[in-house]
Amino acid sequence: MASQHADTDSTMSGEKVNTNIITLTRFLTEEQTKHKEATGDFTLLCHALQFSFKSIAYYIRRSTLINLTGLAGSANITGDDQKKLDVISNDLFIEAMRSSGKCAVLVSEEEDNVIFFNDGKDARYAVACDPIDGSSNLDAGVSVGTIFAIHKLPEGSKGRKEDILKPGSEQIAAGFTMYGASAQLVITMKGGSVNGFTLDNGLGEFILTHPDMRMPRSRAIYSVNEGNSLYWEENVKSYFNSLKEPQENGKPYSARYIGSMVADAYRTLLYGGIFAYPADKKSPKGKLRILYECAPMAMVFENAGGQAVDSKMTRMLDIVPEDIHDKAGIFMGSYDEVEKVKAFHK
Ligand code: AHM
Ligand code: MG
Repeated sequence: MASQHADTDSTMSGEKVNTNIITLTRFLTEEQTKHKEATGDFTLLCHALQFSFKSIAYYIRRSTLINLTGLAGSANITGDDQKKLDVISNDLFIEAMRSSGKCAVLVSEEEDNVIFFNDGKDARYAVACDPIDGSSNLDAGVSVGTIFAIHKLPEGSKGRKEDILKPGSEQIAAGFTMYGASAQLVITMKGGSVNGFTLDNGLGEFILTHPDMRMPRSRAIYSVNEGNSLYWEENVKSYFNSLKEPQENGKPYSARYIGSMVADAYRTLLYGGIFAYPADKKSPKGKLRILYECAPMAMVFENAGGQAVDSKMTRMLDIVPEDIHDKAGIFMGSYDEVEKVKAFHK
């Protein structure tokens, strides 16, 4: 008993309370001051984004308690059955973007067509999002996430579909929030570093916990839905088979597949390795969507020192989608791991 008290006391007296907390709001404000030409519009758009992430996190946490599990009874454009939370999260996201007054064009996985907001005269941004990625995992309480990409409208444009049908290299910012044991928000700006924030539920704020994220150069972990291997092209089969052979250290790679891209990507970002959803004979264009799944993730991975390519080994950020829901095969991960994939495609 005495020793227990001693432990508690030492923890309490030894624990330093951080009073210099960098919230996402502070981070964005400090970033804004670095850009003399900044109007504050981008910062306001990001405030609206972070509010939608907090609300989605809140509803996901409570879903089992308030009857939000299960199907909504509809399907989206890609043919996926929509879950109740897909629909609610999509509505939350759309409302956050509309009310920000800064978003002119919005593409969502859950919407067949582009949404145009004409009421904001300061609206100079186009946003693409997957409100809940990995929603097949929702009812099991497995991590899911929201993915987002932000483009700036060209001078003079009031918002057209072409303003978002751009290569990922033109995204001005991109990232995702993973709703897991805690909500983790990862954001990067064009040519900038990658920063990770953790939602403190007590404060209701995203706190900078992972500044300047750099991914390991290599790591023997692969993440792919191997159930599709029958349909893979020969070079994809040979590549994954090679990972099961003993490597230089005598051990094969480890397999880790959650089935939520955001969660698999977040782990890959932190631990290193490779995540893939290759195009195959069944889905020649791949499964994952370019605008709001592949391109934003590719920018995060590149800015953290990794790489992302499609099934033809073209840099993901160079791909221009022809339609808002266009798909691509994807291989993304640690720099050297993606080099290995490329070697099997020469
Ligand atoms: P979703 O946006 O409809 O949830 O689909 C995307 C998800 C990704 O999160 C994940 O990587 C992939 O689909 C899993 O697909 P599969 O079940 O075919 O392995
Ligand atoms: Mg989705």
